[in-house]
This record gives sequence, C-alpha cells and structure tokens, in this order.
Amino acid sequence: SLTPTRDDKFSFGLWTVGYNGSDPFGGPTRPKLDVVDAVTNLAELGAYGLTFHDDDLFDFGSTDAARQSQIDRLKQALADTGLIVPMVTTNLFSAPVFKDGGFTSNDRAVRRFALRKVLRNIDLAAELGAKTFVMWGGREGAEYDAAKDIRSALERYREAVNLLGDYVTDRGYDIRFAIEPKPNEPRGDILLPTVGHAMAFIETLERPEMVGVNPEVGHEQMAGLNFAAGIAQALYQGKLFHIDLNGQRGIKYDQDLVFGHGDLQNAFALVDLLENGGPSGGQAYTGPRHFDYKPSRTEDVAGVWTSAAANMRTYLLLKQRAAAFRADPEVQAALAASKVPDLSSNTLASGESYDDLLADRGAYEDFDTDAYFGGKGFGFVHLQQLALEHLLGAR
Ligand code: GLT
Ligand code: MN
Ligand code: MN
Ligand code: MN
Repeated sequence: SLTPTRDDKFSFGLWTVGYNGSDPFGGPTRPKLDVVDAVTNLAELGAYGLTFHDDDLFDFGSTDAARQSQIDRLKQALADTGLIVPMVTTNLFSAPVFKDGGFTSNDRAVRRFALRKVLRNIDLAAELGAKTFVMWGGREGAEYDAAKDIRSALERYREAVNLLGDYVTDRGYDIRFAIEPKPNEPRGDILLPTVGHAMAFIETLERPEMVGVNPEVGHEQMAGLNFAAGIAQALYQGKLFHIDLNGQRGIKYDQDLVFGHGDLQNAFALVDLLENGGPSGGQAYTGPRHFDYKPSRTEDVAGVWTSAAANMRTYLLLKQRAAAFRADPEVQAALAASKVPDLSSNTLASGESYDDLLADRGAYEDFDTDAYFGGKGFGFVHLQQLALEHLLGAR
C-alpha cells in the first residue's frame, strides 16, 4: 500500500518540518512551528516517530521551567497521538559558543560545556524511551590546517564518546550512539567526514559495540560517494544503527531535498537493499526510516506537509518497485547471467589450502584468460536497464 502506517516506521526530525526557510543569504519564509502541531500533523500523515535536538524543543539557555513545560507539552502530544521518540540528538552547532566545535573545540571550557549539554539531553532521551542517540558533529572541524591539531581533536572526540558510553552504561540506559558523518558545511572540513572514516574511528573506542553510524544520503553524495554502497558496508559491519533519508543532486552544498528528489536510481538501490537485502530476502535494516530533509525555501506552510508526505510516498513507491524488480523472472535470469549470486560462493573450496590452489593448474597455468572473456560479457547493462524499467513502472 502507498498509505504510510506506523509499521513502516517513518520518522521525522522536528528541525526538518520545523525549518523556517532561512539560509545564509536571507531570512525565514515560514513562521515557527510548534512541537504540538508537528506531532499532530506527522501522526495524521502516518509517521510513527518524531526526533529532535534539545534546542528544537526548547530555546538554548531556557530556564528549567520553560524547558520542562516544553517537555510536558511534547509528552502530552505523544500520548494523544501514539507517536514515539525513537531518536534524540543534541545541538552542538547553533549557539555561537560552538563555532569551533563542541567535543573538539580548541577551548577546553567549551568542550566541558558541550559534554554537560549532551549528558543532560541523554537523560531526556532515556526518559522519552529513545533507543538511539545521534551525534552529528557539524562544527567539529576546521577551515585552516594550522588551526586544528587533527590527532588531538580525534583524541578529544574519542574521550567524549568514551565518557558518554560510560554514562549510559552506568545509568543502565537502553541507548546506543550513532555518529553522523558529513564532509563539510558548516566547517570547511568536518572530522569523520564519511561513513568509512566514522566506522574506522568507532573501532578505536572503549565500547565500540555501543556506537554505530547514522549515514545521510546527501552527506555521502556531497563527497561523491555511492550512498547505497556505503550503507551496504555499514550493514556488513553491523553498524547501521540509524539512517537519514533525503535527496541531493551532486557535489554541492547540502540540499536536504525530499527523499528520491536527487539520485533516484541510487535511492531505488537503497530501498531495495534495506527492504530486500536481508539474508533470506527480507529486510536488511529494521530501524526507523528517518527523513532528514528540509521543506524547500519556496514552500508555504501547506507545502511543508505536502513535502513531508512526499518523502513517505516516494519511499513506499520505491519499495513497491523494488519488490516487483525482485519478483520478475527476467530479473532473476539476468542476475544469474551476470553471476551476481555467484559472488556469495567462497573463492576457495572448503578445506582447500593455498598449496591446493597453487597445485590447481586450471586456476592459472591452463586458465585461458582470453578465451574466457572473449565475446562473453557480464550483461550488467541489461540488468541495470531492467532495474530502470521497474523504477519507471515500465514493467
Ligand atoms: C542538522 C544536520 C543534520 C543532522 C541533524 C542532527 S542536525 O540539521 O544538517 O544532517 O542529522 O544533528
Ligand atoms: Mn544534510
Ligand atoms: Mn541537514
Ligand atoms: Mn542528517
């Protein structure tokens, strides 16, 4: 069905539908969105979850009373609609104090303040039942090589995440962390710029099992990378803890378009992977389908909700198209002709050693490389055309 339901696990950041259209060149095009309106509208559209930064819910520097009143209003809206909060994150980028970073600011007092801000918000995440705590370090980086000792910065990042892991463990919270990579913007260069950098960093932590990644479509594409392929590696390494779906058209500023409004063929491959890439053809990822997009600056308030719905509908359309792709016998034949399933066979037979391989003349001395490829390609183009035709609804 193309009607979103709670079982589809669609979630939205409060900062996404709440984006007022401001950009570095001009002011807002829309009024501030109240959290209760956000929850009510998202629930009506069929989403199951709302995510937020502390500062999305209550202004930076709020009094305890003002903070609590916003938390109470959110809780009431959740109770009224059945929406949940699957993920929470902390804003370590908007306040001017964070211009040189939070966990990795050159200023130690800022680093200590950032940790306190995050610890406070982890308590709130636990209170609301969030299972994932995202860390997007947009200000963790530099514009100038001399201005940041990258190795020390990584060491401070590590110190921070280790401390948060201790805290969550000691408090007994059922929360895991997900690091969100981005190559640049707002910093000239951001630390942990891609999924690969983040996964390598995670292995240096004291509790690597508690930390995964929250890759965003547009962020990997800003680095010219293949998002679906990056997600496949994150899944392979058991690190896909959360995902930010949106659209991006090429290597430029972060567009945060509606999911599918960028590289549509890669979005198709992604949904096919998430929905059909599991070991027995089922879901390879069962977590929230989280949209981190921005309603375009040219939209009015009604356009905000039209675009929110568009994300979910596009996802469901792609899911439908991917199922048809998998079920098509011609696709199955094309996959086999392209030897796609053969890649899951071990290269050496079971029990075979390198001595056996060295003794196998058929593998080398008698292997006719010319005859083997001569006139017999892999047929990948035919396979991709079949995918495209399913994507276009032509089959
Ligand atoms: C910010 C960023 C997003 C992150 C959010 C989580 S904040 O909007 O551009 O990509 O996912 O901190
Ligand atoms: Mn983005
Ligand atoms: Mn963003
Ligand atoms: Mn994001």
